[in-house]
Amino acid sequence: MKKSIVLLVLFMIIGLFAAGCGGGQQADKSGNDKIEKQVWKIAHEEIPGSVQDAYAQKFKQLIEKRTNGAVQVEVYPVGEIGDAIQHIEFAQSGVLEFILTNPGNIGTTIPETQLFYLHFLLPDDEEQVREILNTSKAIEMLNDLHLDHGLKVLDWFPEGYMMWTANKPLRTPEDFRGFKMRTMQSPLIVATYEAYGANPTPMPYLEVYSGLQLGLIDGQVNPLFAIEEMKFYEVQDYIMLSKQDTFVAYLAAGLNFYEGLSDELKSIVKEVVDECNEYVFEVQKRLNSERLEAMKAARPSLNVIELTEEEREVFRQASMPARERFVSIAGPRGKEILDLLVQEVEALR
Ligand code: 6CS
Repeated sequence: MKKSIVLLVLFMIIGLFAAGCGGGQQADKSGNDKIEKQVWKIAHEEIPGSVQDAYAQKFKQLIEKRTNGAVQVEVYPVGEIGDAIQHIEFAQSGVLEFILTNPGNIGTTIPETQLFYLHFLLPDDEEQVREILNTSKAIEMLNDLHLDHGLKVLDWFPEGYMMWTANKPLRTPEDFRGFKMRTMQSPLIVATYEAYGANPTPMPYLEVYSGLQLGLIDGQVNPLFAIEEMKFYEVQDYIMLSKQDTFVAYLAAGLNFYEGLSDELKSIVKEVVDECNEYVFEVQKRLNSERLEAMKAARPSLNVIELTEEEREVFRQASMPARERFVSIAGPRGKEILDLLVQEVEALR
């Protein structure tokens, strides 16, 4: 039996046992509500020390503190309980209570979520990106769609601008002709790079380093903190500060688990999530800036190219066919969500 299936069965048994123990409260001798002892598992799709790991560790620390240790939180980085696609299934089935994931992972189930991968859609200013993620009605529509798939979305946050790496400068769409660009597994991300004439190559995150080393792919795209911690800069000569999109992630709970929580636990989760949202915004800002400097220091021959506004404008125009592709993938409801998000972004400018 595959290791992931054994793990799934094991965690389902633990999950059922935990569900049987209840997610709520009982009264103590003085009649006050007492939170029952329980364990919550949160998995994320990055490695220890990453932005998602910082979120998960903060979540653990605050939940354990606010519940006086009644709730213990276990954090599982990518690979420890399956991969990011399996995390979604595990949250839906109650094996995991919480997941930190990105919209691409659910893109084939809820195609509308892929709109975050459209280039030049979210604002260039990261404070404005954060404001949109925290207030958007379009995003509330996405959250509602998740309910139909057994997930309660609790928080959205940015992890930094997506930057290209390559062994040559990428300054114009022509530079992408035939370029084997590693992407995450989302049909829309593929379409965004096809719009530049690239040859997008979906590949799991943990295989990107060796893919670059072996020449299976020519380049990849990720925030600076990830380019540093995954060591992509060791096997790429150029980093383009291109900022065509932002890596957006979200926290979701399994819907059945979440609905079974007492009101008190739900409100503790809400308070903790609000704190994590503020915390992680600062963490990603710091990590992205510190780690760019760390990469330059570790590899002085690394070329860092900041695209000019004129160069970005050429990419912006070349990226527009991907919006039509989004509408064909996500249908009329996707179009409605996209139009609303565009209006919300415009209103901030
Ligand atoms: O490129 C990826 O696949 C991944 N990038 C980040 C920054 N987080 C997780 C994701 O799987």
